[in-house]
Amino acid sequence: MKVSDYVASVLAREGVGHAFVVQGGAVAHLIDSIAKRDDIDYVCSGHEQAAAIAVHGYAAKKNGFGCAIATTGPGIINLINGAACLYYDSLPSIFLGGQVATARYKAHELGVRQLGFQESPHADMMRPVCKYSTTVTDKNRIRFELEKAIYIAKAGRPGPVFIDICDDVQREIIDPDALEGFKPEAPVVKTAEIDGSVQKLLDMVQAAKRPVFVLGGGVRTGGYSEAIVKFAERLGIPCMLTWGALDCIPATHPLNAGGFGLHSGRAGNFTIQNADLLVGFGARFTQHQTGTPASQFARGARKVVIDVDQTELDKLKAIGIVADLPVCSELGVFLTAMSRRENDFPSTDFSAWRERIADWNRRYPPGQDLSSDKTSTRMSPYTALAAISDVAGEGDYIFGDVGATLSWMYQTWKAKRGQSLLTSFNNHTMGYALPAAIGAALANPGAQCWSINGDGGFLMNIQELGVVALHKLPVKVIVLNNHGYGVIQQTQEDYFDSRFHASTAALGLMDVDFIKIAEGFGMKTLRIDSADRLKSGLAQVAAEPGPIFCHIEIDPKARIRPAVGGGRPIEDTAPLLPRDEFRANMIVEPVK
Ligand SMILES: Cc1ncc(C[n+]2csc(CCOP(=O)(O)OP(=O)(O)O)c2C)c(N)n1
Ligand SMILES: [Mg+2]
Repeated sequence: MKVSDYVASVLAREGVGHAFVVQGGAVAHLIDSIAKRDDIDYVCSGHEQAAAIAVHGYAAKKNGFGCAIATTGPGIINLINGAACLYYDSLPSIFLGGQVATARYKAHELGVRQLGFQESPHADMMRPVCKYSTTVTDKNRIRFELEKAIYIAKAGRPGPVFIDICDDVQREIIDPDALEGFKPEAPVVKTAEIDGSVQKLLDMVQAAKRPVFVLGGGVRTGGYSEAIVKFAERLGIPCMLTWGALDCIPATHPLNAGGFGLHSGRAGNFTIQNADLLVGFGARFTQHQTGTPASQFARGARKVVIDVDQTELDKLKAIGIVADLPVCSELGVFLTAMSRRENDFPSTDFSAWRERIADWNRRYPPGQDLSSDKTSTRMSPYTALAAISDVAGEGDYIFGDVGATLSWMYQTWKAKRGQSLLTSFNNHTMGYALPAAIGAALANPGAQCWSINGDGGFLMNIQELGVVALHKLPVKVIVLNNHGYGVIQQTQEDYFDSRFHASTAALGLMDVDFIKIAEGFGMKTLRIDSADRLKSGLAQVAAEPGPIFCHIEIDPKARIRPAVGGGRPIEDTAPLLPRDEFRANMIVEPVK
């Protein structure tokens, strides 16, 4: 069997239904081998970066395991940004590269910059953003390396892996059954230790008055939200969601206490900052969530943090967060241990705390402090996004891009049952939302996918409109156009005396006709220029079974509000409340 045929067979065995590819001299064998099979297809992306990001969207499906393939040199170098998205968001996937033939793969040996045409040290370049990265120069190593890489991608905290295969190795003949395979060591489960931690957690819950659960991206990746919500319901504990888990509990669920952090509403920030017990599941408490300094985050709460990655637990101390009970465990193992103790759950009454949270949510709905000029006739992005959230259906996949548009979206969105809400949470790369929606559309045939973009980010992978049109994918591509980088302008207002360099059309940015471009790619288009067209226009977008591009004009002066200003703890979001009102909302002592 040809090595490339074997590689294609392994991908198919792993359930990779589509490989996102850009063709090239060093991957022609791999792509040809994929083409021969019925159980895996290739999809031609317009850019390797988009191919890699499509894999992020592919992995949004439960147990989704995607693949992108790129050729030697520039092809693989273009993958790096997308690989970083998967690495920082802990999504399992495999990237394959074609390296120059072994006879010319010598730069590292000879100490020159390059020997083979387009030779680059791909595995070294990919290694910092992959869990495993290697080059196969010997046909007899292919089985071992593939099995090892796939195991590593999925084990523990998941992530992407990269295998570079020399061009000549791809066309050699092997007998896979005769080759050495990879045998992982059985994981050690410390049952007694985990049981002890569960007991301590239950004692802390019993002693608490204002507990919250915090669900992070690890909960969504592992598919553990149902189990955690069941425990929350038994215990009566409100659940807070990081952006990575915002779709884990429907917005209407009585225990959904919303999000928190720099760009979340006031209600969630009052909740977490006044909690006296915080239990984090698969959440790593990023700077966007904790604010700066992190030592002021949830400062009145005892903290239990369950994470599969010990380095994340160790990190907490370094950033000033004291975890009273750090637990290094797979979430599934911990939750199983919790379920063994379900009959011993304490029955503390937290109804007064839940009522207080409901009151905050009634008084401080997100978006109420819109900074758009109240006299402006231009459309507020909050109005536009609330309308999009209204029409998006249960089970839809929704991808947000970057910038203010992303914050507005996460502030406004009301997740419905079965919806997936995703972005490149931690790499936050411009041009994410379109290729990711393509990945999701292919991984989930029949699902409606939404790609929600600002004008700036969208330009970075606009060529993928051609992929949507070519495959007639059910992707609804939306651009909220404020003719510039709104989020950067907000910073420039705060720190640069409103000098909008490189963030507006007046100072260097291009301002293009998106409708014409979308039409050029063969998309059906729709333009919404005023709020009175919003409802009917979006109803048309929602009802469209195939691809559609929708351009929405929004107020260029709209800003993210509320938002935490520099140097303030997250409960004190701008625009600042009158001090009396602020203090009346604080149970924990305010920071001086
Ligand atoms: C690849 C990349 N380059 C630069 C940035 C920095 N950046 C973050 S948001 C943003 C502007 C986004 O503008 P737009 O998509 O129009 O969103 P808006 O803030 O206007 O809603 C920039 C330049 C980034 N996140 N990613
Ligand atoms: Mg913009």
